[in-house]
Amino acid sequence: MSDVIVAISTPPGVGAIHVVRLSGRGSFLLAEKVIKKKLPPHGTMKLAKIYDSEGDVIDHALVVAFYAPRSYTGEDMVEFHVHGNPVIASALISYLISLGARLAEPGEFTKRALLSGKMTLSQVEALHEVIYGKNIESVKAATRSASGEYEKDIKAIYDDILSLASAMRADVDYPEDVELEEYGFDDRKGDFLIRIDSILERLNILYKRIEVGQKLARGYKIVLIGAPNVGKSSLLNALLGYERAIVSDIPGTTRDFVEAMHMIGHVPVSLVDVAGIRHTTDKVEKIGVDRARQMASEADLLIWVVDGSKAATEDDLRIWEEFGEKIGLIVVNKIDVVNKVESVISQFKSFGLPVIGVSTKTGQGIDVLVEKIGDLLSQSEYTPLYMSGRVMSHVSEALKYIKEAQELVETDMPEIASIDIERAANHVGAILGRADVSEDVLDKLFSTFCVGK
Ligand SMILES: Nc1nc2c(ncn2[C@@H]2O[C@H](COP(=O)(O)OP(=O)(O)OP(=O)(O)O)[C@@H](O)[C@H]2O)c(=O)[nH]1
Ligand SMILES: [Mg+2]
Repeated sequence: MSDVIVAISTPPGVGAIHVVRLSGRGSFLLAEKVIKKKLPPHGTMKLAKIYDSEGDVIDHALVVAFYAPRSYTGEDMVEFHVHGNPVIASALISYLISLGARLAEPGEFTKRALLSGKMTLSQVEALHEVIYGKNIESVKAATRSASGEYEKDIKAIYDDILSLASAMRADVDYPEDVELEEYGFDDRKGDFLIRIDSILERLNILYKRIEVGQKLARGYKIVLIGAPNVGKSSLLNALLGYERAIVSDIPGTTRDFVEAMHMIGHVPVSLVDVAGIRHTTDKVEKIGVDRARQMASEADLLIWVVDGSKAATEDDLRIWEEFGEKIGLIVVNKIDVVNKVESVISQFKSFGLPVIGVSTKTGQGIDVLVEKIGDLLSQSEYTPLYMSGRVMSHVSEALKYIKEAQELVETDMPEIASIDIERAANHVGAILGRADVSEDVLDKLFSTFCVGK
């Protein structure tokens, strides 16, 4: 693999500096031809003249060398921090190519890091989010994963699953060796179940952490439900700060759902306004109400909006009956036309959920609501960890098999349970890159990286 690759690692265009990267065995030789002197010691920078193929000085730049295996790719690497004129970087790259380097493919530096064992596939996937993540919380979660912080924990789970698998195999294959007579399966069963419990608990925590990480990357879905005309669309607009949804005094105005991305603090959210939920014979409105139900079922936070200017209606109560378990917050709207705001609010407090009074008309209470939503979203006790969908499905498969194994051990079927435990081990192993990853998966992943990374 070790031909020398070169690429510009900074975005194209004019800037203060450009970084040109070189990696592979022979990089140092080529770099020393370009600067016509020895490279500095590992990891230190040196100011050097940069020559082109005609022997002319094209720039004075900082040069840094990383000695294998202490580099990003695990190979000898050199970085040239040249002035940010694209013609300089391009002349330098042309010269390096004429000396024997070749232009790197997108993501090829990282691919080399993966192939040389400097990074695992999960770290590479997380790195993608570090570069492309759209908000700082998601980037923090991805940075945690890209640094491999989680690997120790996953490795420990993996080792425990493997040792449980081998203990169960021994039990199944050589029951006589485990002195079945004096020490029956019932005794070992207890031990197996304790070990399964501990694995399940740790896999569950891992799953929750990844779930929060994914939410941060993709956005939490917040759905505003309520009876017609209570002001859901007005609330969507008030939260967004612009007129996104149609508002009118005709109940049943919103038919199809209206979705908009927004930031609440550092957290990305997808705000969804839906049709008012009521019984209707109107064909189109009915479809809208069905969609509202679907959206409500997918919500990470379901907000129930009610009209504070009137007592809870029958439609309101039906909504509570249907969605009460899922609702996380009650918003009492139109408090600008309510005389005794406190008494209306305390009426809704009897539902046992936080209640915020607002007026989308005057803006009153909107900031309190935003703060409350932020609190509710950041309530997770799990430190977010960004991992790809691939990793998440491996964790979920592993969980499924371990749970199955738990039931099988409980019902005295260790033979089949041991097969499940081995399947779980394969899934956890795949997260650590201990299973074969196809070229297709790698090609697809690296094609989404930029050149020079
Ligand atoms: N006084 C007052 N009127 C409001 C407030 N919020 C909304 N309204 C009015 O209530 C009516 C309904 O508002 P919408 O936002 O369309 O209500 P909706 O819940 O989306 O209604 P549907 O789409 O029919 O389900 C409109 O006439 C709004 O101007 C408020 O805070 N105070
Ligand atoms: Mg509406």
